[in-house]
Amino acid sequence: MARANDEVEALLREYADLIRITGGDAFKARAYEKAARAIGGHHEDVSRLDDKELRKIPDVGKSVAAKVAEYLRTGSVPALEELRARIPAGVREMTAIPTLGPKRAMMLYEELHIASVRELADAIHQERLRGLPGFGTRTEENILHGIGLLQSSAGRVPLDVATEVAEDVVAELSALPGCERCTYAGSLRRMRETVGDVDVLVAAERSAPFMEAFVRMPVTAEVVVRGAKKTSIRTAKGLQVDLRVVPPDSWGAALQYFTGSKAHNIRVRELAVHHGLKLSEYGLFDTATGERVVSRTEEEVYARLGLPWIPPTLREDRGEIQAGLAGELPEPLALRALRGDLHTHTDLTDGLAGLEEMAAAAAARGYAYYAVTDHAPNLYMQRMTDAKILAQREQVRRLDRSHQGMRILHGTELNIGPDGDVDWPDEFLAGFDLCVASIHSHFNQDRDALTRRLVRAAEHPYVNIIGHPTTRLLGRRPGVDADFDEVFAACARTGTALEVNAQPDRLDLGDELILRARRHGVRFAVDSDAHSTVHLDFMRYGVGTAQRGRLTEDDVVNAWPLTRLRRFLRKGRRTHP
Ligand code: DGT
Ligand code: CA
Ligand code: CA
Ligand code: ZN
Repeated sequence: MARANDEVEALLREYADLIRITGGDAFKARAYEKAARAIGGHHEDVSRLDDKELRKIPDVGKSVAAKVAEYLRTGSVPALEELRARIPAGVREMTAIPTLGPKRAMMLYEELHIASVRELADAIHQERLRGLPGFGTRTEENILHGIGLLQSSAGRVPLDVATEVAEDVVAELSALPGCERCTYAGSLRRMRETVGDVDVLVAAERSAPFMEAFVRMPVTAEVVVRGAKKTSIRTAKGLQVDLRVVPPDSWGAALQYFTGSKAHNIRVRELAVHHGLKLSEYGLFDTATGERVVSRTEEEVYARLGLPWIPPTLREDRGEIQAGLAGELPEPLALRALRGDLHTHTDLTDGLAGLEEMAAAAAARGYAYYAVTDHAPNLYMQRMTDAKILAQREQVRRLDRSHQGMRILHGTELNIGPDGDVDWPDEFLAGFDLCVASIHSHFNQDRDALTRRLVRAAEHPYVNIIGHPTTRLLGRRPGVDADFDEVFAACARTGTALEVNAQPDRLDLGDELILRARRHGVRFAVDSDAHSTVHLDFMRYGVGTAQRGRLTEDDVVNAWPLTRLRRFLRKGRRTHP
């Protein structure tokens, strides 16, 4: 099942947003937001906790615990429903425009009675926002851009949300009698950064029992269409799931077909035609005789066309067919190939778990090494000090090797300032095993300034990894505008790795930029950026993204043995005498 914790987190976040939108107490909104984070990152399933146990979770006070308990018991929270009712749905949609924000959305509703995204776009074109305090032509352009972002992500869900739903469905259907094979296909199997709908495939002789079970599953909120071959449902959150039941002997052809992408399939079909064959979801057929040649496994289908099995993450018609024919398909990075995580946080800054707890969870994943990289002082709200980070270093050294021999590296996540400078002087930075450096503010600088800023960070002798390089938040914030080819060249020249941040709302770098960076000969670090023990599992999404960018073990520094990694981390550093 999708974790109750995630559901409660979303609920509390919405409550915090609504408090803000309605001009409520900012302190209260902040408290609900902190509680949301704490519950989302909590390791125990909250639906199994009673009121007293709930209150033991950090940042969860009496009134939050009461609301959570109420929600878990009854499925709704009256205080939240009341706020929901006060704001038209269209206005709430407006508050989601990344470049507008809740406050101004509410102001437009109150001043101009604009009550939907559509009306807002019209109002801008009719220049009705002119004259409102704080709304210039630049703001208008920004808002229109934000509307575009909102619409392009509309209806698509993050990879982790789709994965959880798909895994629930697959687990339930797999347990039914007569189920020979069951898995998910489509964009989710290809691990695209967002997913339009989930496509589940079952191989069985009879389809009816599966369709019957599917429409009765707890995730099913609404049945869209029901048929013998295909049934579609929607979850409570509006995610569509398509189930197709196919005869066991056409499993391979069906899986290949419904995995896509469409562009990849078109190429594969062209190749089939070239061989005098015809490919469909039922199999590969001889065009002349109509006889079925192969269909049981994907491997057989590809092999008959002279291809190796192509990993789903590569099926985007980006040259994978040509590479496969030439025997030059890369061996994609595997999750189990990663030997460590190089960007993680603890409760010393904005993480939820202590160092020891994080280290234990990392060691349980089988990592050989693990870096703790809490935020540096220039991110003021994190209140980092020299004394705190040095005390942490002692703790790191004490815990080193104490969890199944795992080495713990002491690092930090520096802030790349507006001019490309970072926290702390070189002498102090020399004490860290590694430094990640990321942009956390001033996202709107012009292209030249941002390019210079990132290049300077890469040239810094103590910066080893550029964290979440574009700073995008999927569906919420566009990446910064920089000449990334110049940045990538600087990283390659200086021995600075680029991060593939595995947080599902970041996936930054994304596949397209990874492909571009790779051409410059850059190295990469695939990191969870975990702020809690459960976030360590995000690594799978980073690996999927890395595969889509064609990264192999050799490209990724945290797939290397520690000695090789340490050599890389020395970069331009001169050890101080
Ligand atoms: P999504 O759902 O928008 O994230 O993307 P996909 O790739 O999962 O697309 P979807 O769900 O429409 O279809 C799943 C796969 O099934 C798709 O990648 C290729 C295959 N497929 C579905 N319908 C067609 C079709 O009409 N023609 C072709 N060639 N392939 C199709
Ligand atoms: Ca799909
Ligand atoms: Ca579909
Ligand atoms: Zn971080």
